[in-house]
Amino acid sequence: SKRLSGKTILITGASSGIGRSTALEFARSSPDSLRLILAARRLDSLKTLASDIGTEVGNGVQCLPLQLDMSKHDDIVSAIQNLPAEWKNIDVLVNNAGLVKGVAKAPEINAADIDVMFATNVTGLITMTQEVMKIMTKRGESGQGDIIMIGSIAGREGYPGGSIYCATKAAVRTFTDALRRELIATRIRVMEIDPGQVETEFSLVRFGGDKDKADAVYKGVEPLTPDDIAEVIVFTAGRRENVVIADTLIFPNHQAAATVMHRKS
Ligand code: NDP
Ligand code: 8X3
Repeated sequence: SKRLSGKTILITGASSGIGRSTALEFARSSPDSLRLILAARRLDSLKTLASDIGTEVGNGVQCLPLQLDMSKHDDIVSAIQNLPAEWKNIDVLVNNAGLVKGVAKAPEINAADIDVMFATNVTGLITMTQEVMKIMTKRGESGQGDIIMIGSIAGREGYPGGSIYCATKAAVRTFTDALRRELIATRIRVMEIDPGQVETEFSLVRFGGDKDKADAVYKGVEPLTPDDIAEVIVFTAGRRENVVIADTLIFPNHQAAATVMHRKS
C-alpha cells in the first residue's frame, strides 16, 4: 500500500518465521521508501534478512538489524532509547517475538520454561509497547501509530500440554484489549492478529531442536505458511488510518480450533 511509504517499522522476532516473512512483505509493499528495524537475538540471521531484502527490492528499503533479547527488560528499554535519531520515529510496531517450550502438563512444567515464556511473550511485549508508545504518543495532535500484536488461537482456548503458552497468549489478548480502550482518544491503532497453525521454527523451538518431533506436528496436515500471516499483517497496517482491524483469527483450511484439525493418515 502507498500508505506505508516512508514509514519506520519495528518487527520483533524478525530472524525467523512470521517476523522474517513480515519484513519481506513490508519491503515488497513499499519498495521505494521504508525503514525496517529488524529485532531478534540472532544477529547473523537479521543481517542475512537485510541483505535478502536488498536483493529482492533494492535500496529504497533501509534495514537496521537490532540484536535484542526480548526476555530482558533493561535491554529493550536501552535498545529503543539508543536508536539512531533517523530510526527513532517508529510508526508501526509488530510485536511478534515469542516462543513455546515443551508439551509438559502443568505439574511437570519446569520453572525456567515458565519464566522464559512469560518474560518473552508477555513482559517483553509489554515493555516494548511501553517504550514505543513514548514515541507514538508524541506524534500528531493526540498520538498516532500502529501497534500490532501477534497473539494465537492458543490465547483464546487452552489445550493440554500448552497451559503456560496459552496463558501467555491470553495475557497478550487481554493487555491488547485494555490498551485499545486506554488509547481511545488517540490515533494509535491497537490491533491483534491470532494465527492458528503456521509452519515455522515454532515447533523446533518447542521440542528443543528435535526435528523429528517438530516435523510430526505438521504430518498429514497443511499448515499456513509464514507468508500467509505476513500478508495479513501488512494489509492490516496499510488500511486507511480510520480503519482499525482490531482482531483477526487465521486458520488453515483443515483447522477449526487449537486442537481440532483434520489429519490425513
Ligand atoms: P519462530 O520460532 O520461527 O520465530 C520466533 C521469533 O521470535 C524468532 O525470530 C526469534 O528470534 C524470536 N524470539 C524468540 N525469543 C526471543 C527473545 N528472547 N528475544 C528476541 N527475540 C526472540 O516462530 P513463529 O514465527 O511461528 O513465531 C512468531 C510469533 O507467532 C510468536 O509470538 C508465536 O507465539 C506466534 N504464533 C505462532 C504460531 C505457529 O503455529 N507457528 C501460531 C500462532 C502464533 P531469535 O531466536 O533470533 O531471538
Ligand atoms: C501456536 C499455535 O495452538 O499450536 O500459537 O500452540 S498452537
